[in-house]
Amino acid sequence: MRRLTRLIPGIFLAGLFILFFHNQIQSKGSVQKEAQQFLDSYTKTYQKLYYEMSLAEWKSNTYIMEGDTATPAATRRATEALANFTGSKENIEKARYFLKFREELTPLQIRQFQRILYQAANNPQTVPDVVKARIKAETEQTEKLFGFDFKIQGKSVSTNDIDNILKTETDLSKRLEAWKASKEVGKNLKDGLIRLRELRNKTVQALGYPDYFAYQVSDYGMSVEEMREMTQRLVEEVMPLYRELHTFARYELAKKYGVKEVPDYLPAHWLPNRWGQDWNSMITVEGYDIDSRLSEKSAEWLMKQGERFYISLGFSPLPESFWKLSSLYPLPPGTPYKKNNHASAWHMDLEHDVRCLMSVIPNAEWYETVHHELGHIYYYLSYTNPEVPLLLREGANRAYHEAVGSLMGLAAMQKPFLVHLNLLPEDSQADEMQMLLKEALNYIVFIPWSAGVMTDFEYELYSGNLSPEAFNAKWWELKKRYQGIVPPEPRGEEFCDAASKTHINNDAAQYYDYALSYVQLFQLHQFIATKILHQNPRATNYYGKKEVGDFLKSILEKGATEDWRKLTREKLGEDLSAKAMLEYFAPLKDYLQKINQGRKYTL
Ligand code: X8Z
Ligand code: ZN
Repeated sequence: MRRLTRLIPGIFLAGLFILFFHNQIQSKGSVQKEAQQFLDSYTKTYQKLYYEMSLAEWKSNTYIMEGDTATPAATRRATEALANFTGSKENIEKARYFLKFREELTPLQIRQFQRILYQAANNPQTVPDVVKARIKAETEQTEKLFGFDFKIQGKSVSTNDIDNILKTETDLSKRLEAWKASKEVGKNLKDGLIRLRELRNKTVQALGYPDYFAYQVSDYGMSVEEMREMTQRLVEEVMPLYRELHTFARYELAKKYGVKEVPDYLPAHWLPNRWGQDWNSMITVEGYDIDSRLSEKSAEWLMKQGERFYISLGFSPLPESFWKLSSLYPLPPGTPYKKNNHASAWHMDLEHDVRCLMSVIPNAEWYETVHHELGHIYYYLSYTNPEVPLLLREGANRAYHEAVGSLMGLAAMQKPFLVHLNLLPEDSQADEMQMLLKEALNYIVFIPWSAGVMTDFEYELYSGNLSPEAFNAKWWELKKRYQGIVPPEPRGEEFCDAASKTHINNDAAQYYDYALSYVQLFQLHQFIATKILHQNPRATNYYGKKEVGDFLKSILEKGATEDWRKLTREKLGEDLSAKAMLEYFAPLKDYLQKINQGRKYTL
């Protein structure tokens, strides 16, 4: 009896339990199914509208013709259509609704809904007029930036021409002329930037972000404070070496330009780059004059060589459409329209239509940029696979996307690789310390610029609501503080020198991506050199090494399906850190200290 009486409720309870569980599974299954139906249909529309927007944007960036109103209008329409969709109330509500059942969704579904909400915050249709106005202001700003006619002594010049002068000219008055010409564009962009700041902040505020800077940072799953702490630490970590480089550059350049009194801070027009972000071409290393070797090649050769390098690692040749539809070289002189002169890589349809927009000429800077851009392209192609839902076809984070090609750019400049390509003779006696110095003038110099000047300026702009009366003052205050660079002559608020930098206008509040990407690329490079190739990180040759390709692919083909911190730990066995970068350049400090002995340090 007892047994029976005990058994009956037992059976009864077990039955209830099974029923409950069955329902649970069924409901779990049905939430998942419903969610998937929504995601599939969202994805289909998203891809169509995204492709239409890309095609219109592509036209807007490759055909900038004064007086043409049709192209910008078409771009506005396509961008608005995408914005209306991604920011629609219905899509926001649905994504929020499904995320309430988080435990019942797959991790990939959760990530996709999070992406939907992230995209929505940029275009919330709760504030349709603000979004519309922002899109208009953005299209106009790009047009002004890349439609600008740079002039020296009344004669039109390209940005490649200006860069050549800054790399080679030793007459300071000619340098000044070129530098000033390069900054003229900023004046025309100031009003647009003020307006864009307001509109960008307002759009994301509608979905609860404090400001546009915070919105962009949140893409890393970080708060503004965490990001700023990271960028500040990075600046501090490189500062001892940067100080040596700064001192070295002041004295060397003074000598080069025949200036007797060495200035405390570097006048901006002394540096071989419009923004002072990369100084490597200020020195030529004997037996390592890549610039002159590359200038004997054609721009097409640079492109093909970039592709060959990736193929040698086991990546596929670029699709035919890439070669057909990309815009790779400067427009021929006399072309009545202009194009965006800054390098970029496009994933047009989030499938196989990938393109580059560049103005490649045969020199070392473009050689590196070719590798950088192809890194983006191979990232796109690698995560375009059935395992990665279209909405997650992005880098593990934005910095990862920037790191891959820059890593290849670094590898493509190392001596054993260049010897292999016959760009350097087998017996090249190039001094190793000099080569390391040249690299530091690129990679180390970049950090105070990216993690310091650019990041702080945009933080002040978006989070700090920087007064338009202080744009230029703030810019030069940061340039001096972080880079030890000063303007050649007073630059009042009629100028807007920050706006001469592409990203300030059309890649807003994201420049720390590049700072982090440099850190990451040295971690990746150290891992590849020591763990895969068993080579000296300062003298590697990746060429033909399929194991390197496999390692990279294992990161790239995941897209944004995994948390970037987890991926970093998994692939590199460590967290994001500047350690590898500092180790790489460690031997340089003693060397520079010797050279700089008796010189005045000002940073
Ligand atoms: O903007 C770029 C790339 C665009 S995908 C060419 N870079 C930064 C810059 O030019 O300021 C690459 C490194 C830094
Ligand atoms: Zn890039």
